[in-house]
Amino acid sequence: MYTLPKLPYAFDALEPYLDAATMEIHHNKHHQTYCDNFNKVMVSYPELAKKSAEEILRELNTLSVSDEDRKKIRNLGGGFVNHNLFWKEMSPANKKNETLTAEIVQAFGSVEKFKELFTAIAVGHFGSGWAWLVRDENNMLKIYSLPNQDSPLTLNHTPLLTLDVWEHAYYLKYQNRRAEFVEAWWNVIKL
Ligand code: MN3
Repeated sequence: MYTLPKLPYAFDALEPYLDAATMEIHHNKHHQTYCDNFNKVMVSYPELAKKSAEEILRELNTLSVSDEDRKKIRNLGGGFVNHNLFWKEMSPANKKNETLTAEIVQAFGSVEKFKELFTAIAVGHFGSGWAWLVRDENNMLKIYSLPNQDSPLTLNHTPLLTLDVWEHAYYLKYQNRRAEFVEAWWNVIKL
């Protein structure tokens, strides 16, 4: 079955931008719960469960499952996969990705302009969801937000960078100030 990867750094490694208490609850409670509940759905589909969670989300619309379970897989499998990328991209061990940076400059004019556009999408997203930088089916970089735990994989896009704007991602430290959280988050992303 699917297992929650250990956070690849200490809970306080992203201080002061992302506080240790939020990181611990977010990883050990929220993310763990997505993983556990995703497994509970997939237990009914042992053949499907041989695939990676990413593959399942890519094939979401054509999976032979009930509509009710498709919705659960979208929410729970999405929650499982989205957070995996989120923890990885913020690792203090990451090096600047020169290739991606060059591509961002080509697509958006400059890294600063890209950050401005991405920030506006993240701050402006209504309700719970995620802001995304993706490579679309034509190999073009795109920025958008998706509601809830929807994954770009289901749109046949490749996720490159993402930001969780659910309140659980920032409420303890930033309360209702999402814009401050987004601003702080850029400090843990190497571009
Ligand atoms: Mn979250």
